[in-house]
Amino acid sequence: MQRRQLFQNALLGTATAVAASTVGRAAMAALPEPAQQTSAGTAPPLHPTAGPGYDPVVTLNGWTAPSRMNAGVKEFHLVAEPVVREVAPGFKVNMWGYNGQSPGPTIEVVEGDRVRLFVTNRLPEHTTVHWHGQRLPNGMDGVGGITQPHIPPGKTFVYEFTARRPGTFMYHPHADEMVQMAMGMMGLWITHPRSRHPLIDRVQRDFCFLLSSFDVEPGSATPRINTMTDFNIWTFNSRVFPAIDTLNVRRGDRVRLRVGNLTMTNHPVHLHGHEFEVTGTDGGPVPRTARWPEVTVDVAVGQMRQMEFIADEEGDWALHCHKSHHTMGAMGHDVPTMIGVPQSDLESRIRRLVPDYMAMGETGMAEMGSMEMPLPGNTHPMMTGQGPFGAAEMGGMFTLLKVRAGQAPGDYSDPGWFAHPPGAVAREADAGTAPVPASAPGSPAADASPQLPSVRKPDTAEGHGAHRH
Ligand SMILES: [Cu+2]
Repeated sequence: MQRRQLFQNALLGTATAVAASTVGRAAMAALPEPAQQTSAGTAPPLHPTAGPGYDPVVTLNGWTAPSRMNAGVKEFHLVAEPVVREVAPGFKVNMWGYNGQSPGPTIEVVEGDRVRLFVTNRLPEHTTVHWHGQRLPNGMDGVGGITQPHIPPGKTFVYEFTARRPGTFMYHPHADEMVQMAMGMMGLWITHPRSRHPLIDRVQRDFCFLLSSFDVEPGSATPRINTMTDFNIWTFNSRVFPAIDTLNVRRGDRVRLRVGNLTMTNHPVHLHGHEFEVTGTDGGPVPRTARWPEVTVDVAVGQMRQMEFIADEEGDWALHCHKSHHTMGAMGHDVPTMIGVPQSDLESRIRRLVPDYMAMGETGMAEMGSMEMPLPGNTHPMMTGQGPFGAAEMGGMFTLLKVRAGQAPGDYSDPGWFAHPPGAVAREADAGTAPVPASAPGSPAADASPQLPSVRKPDTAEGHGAHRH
């Protein structure tokens, strides 16, 4: 810790001197102060104070970088550096990120803006920043060794280009990529349309987050950087359920979700209770005639998907990756299947050797959601989170869309758990009224069940249109 502090202080002390040699004299006249974020909470949207207006995004468990105008150019200052990210309360991971967090701050600009981005490298190795999806001069594309020299530790480079098309983009290094992305270096970039765009609707709520994954051995705090596919921490913006903030909206709001994938596998992102359309990708807005309703969209590696819907159903609706091992924490991996294997005798025998041993999984793994299992320090449980009806049995890429009619104007704070109308929650069936389970027609059981409802076969004589009345 002390060594790292010394190293960082040394870099801080020399940053100005070395930066002057790599950044143009005019641009260096006053480098914008790099903003720092210490919180892993969701910062309120950053409304524009000058230039054309826009509806800012909400970065889930993240924030938007402040900018400043300098002679008509919008300036940002990113600092690539080691950070400690609180992935969940009690679970902190040593990552690399930007300006104090992983992911880095969201960059929000307006179509046509001239943008200047200073990038200071406080990592122990070189880096670059690639502006994924942007139209820009080739030399600003950030591919280390190909379009630019790498940014050495301690140096500040400057990128400058015009944000030519509106849309949802991201940024990440194109230098020692496997390591730097495995350590959490990434961020979002939103370019808002300058004026009304025929394919971009105004929305009341505009959420964005990146899908990222890490391989953190239970009990440790630094991701393994040589992992290729077998990651065990699956996150929205470097957070896991139940530490991912909920998406709070008012009933009737038009809602946009912008999701980018910088993991090493695809994620089918699924929303409960509503149908959405994919209205855009990192390639731009989707023509209206090419949109169709979905409740799940697969976000492949290196893709962005922009989903939109009217939040017209009240409730607490799950929003999650549909790969079930991506809604679990680290302990879910490499557990043997024990369903149907009686373990009571085994448990007592193993406990003579391993006192803490717990037999698990004889009837499934749901017990993991509520049991008090001893975990190594700094480890997120495999399945956790409490809902109003019990254990949620989740742990990774999972959060809730909270739709409320009564949300006060301007208030998008967490409304708490949904108060269901009386009689509108699934419950144990009343044995007196429950029908006997149906058996296949013609079986002896079916013949012996007088209370079975009769099945009306479709009337094949009637035309298709007759059924519509
Ligand atoms: Cu997934």
